Amino acid sequence: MNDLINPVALVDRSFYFIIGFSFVFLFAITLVMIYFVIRYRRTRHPVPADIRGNWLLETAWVFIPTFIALAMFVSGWQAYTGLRNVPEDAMEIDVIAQSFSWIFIYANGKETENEILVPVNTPVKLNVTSADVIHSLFIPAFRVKVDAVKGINTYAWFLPETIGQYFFQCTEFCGVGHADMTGVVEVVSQEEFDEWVQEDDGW
Ligand SMILES: [Cu+2]
Repeated sequence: MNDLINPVALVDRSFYFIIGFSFVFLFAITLVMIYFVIRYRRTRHPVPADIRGNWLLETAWVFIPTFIALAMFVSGWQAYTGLRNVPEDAMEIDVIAQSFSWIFIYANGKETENEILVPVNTPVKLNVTSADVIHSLFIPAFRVKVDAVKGINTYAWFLPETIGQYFFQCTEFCGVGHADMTGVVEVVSQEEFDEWVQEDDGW
């Protein structure tokens, strides 16, 4: 185990924070609006109140929303920096998107297609590019989504903490075979990985 912060938790926290606030305000504003429409309708309340110069009200409606928006930004920024700062000991895998499959190349030259094996609890850095049109690598379980563009080398990283299979999919419509650009990240034990990565099984 290591004491890395998995960006998955940061992304989720940011997501729930923003969607939570959105729901609270959706209901709060709708309820207040309905109440005001009834309570202050013209027949019952013909002369509107003049609230100009109410500094307390004006200060509140400037600072409270500003504070909420900044809190959303900070939460999102922490998630974003978590996704962009790759741990130094990450295992690197080159990823080449092509119409219509994903090629993965390990440090020792081993190549796979539409499938990667990674050892559990080891951070993995994916160096992503494309051989032709724009594709996009989406691994929902690891909150990874990165465009693959010819001529541009970009990256993503993830920390697989649980042994299992995690599916991925191309999420940039790239042609007739787009829907077939799926695959699996297989998270296995370190021993199983070490054995597998040495094998020359003619991929
Ligand atoms: Cu694609």
